[in-house]
Amino acid sequence: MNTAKHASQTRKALTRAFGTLTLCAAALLGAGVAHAGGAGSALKGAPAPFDKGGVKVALVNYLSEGDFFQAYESGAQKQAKALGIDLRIYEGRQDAAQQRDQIQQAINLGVAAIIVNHGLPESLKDVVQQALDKGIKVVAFDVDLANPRVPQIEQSDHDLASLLLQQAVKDNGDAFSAGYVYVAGFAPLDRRDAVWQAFKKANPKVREQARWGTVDNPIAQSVANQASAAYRAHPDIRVVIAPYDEFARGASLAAGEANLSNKLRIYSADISTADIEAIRAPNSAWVATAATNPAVVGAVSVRAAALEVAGQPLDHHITVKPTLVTRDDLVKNDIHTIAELGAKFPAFRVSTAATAGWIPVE
Ligand code: SR1
Repeated sequence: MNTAKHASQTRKALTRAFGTLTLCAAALLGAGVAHAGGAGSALKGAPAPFDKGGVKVALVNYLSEGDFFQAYESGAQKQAKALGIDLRIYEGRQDAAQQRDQIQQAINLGVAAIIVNHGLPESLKDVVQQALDKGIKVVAFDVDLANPRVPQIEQSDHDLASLLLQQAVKDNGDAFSAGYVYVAGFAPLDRRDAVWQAFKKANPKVREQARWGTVDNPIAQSVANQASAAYRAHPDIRVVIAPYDEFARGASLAAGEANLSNKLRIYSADISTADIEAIRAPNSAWVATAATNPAVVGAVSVRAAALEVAGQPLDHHITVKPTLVTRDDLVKNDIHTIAELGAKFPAFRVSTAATAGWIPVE
């Protein structure tokens, strides 16, 4: 989806939001809710209500497609299982109205907590307030709900963007023509964009020659189509800043198709086993990424929700720190998978964020 489409979707969502539409439970079940995690079993030695089991938590996604969000979900499921949480996952289809309806459904289901994963703040704030008013705890990943009662989880997007830009300067110097892949309106991309804007001011010989970006599915292919046009129009582009792995995959695909892999260097965010293979591929233009393990971020989100439900201390801002991974790191250490990456970089195995003695860390 391009920026205009994103904005138009916000408008549509808001129109629906204030209407009187109530979807029936069957329709919502058809809209993609899944049970995951444990069957709600009791956790010995845990505070209430985890000592009795049966704690329902909803994970309400805005985006579900792609490696990052699949790994995020699987990390959330694993952590939920370890905590005996009955996790209900609502699939995201980049539909703000549907995400609102799903939060409403979770409220009606009587969940103890809701994890909101991405989304459009304007269409979520009031329904999240309804949940809070009913005593339901809410934590948010990568969507700023601007509510002091909603802890915010992020990957430290400032650090993430800084790491990849430092590597770009290390490899290319501080004077180069760049392509930039960006879609406004997503909290992590906006935070990374702020770093890119400051970087360009501090490095006036870095020229942003072209900008493109879309989150239309399949994202990588849609970005590749745009990137091909940008490479043709701006043959002087040498560096591509693509701070989302789906963007980088598209930029890399287009570089390969245009026989530009030896001329371009692509810097990204995020990592998955498929990304590792793409970065390692002979002559790949994709040379570095700054990333967390999304499964770890999913686990942190569930732990944060559990701490809120147990009434235990939790920071308002919870960050999972990213690590820079270069192709050299992968090749020298013979790393082919996320599991192998975890063996080399402990930050990819586990995070100390949102932990407590009674919580088994997954
Ligand atoms: C469209 S937003 C995509 C980003 O969300 C998560 O923060 C991932 O890091 C991904 O880059």
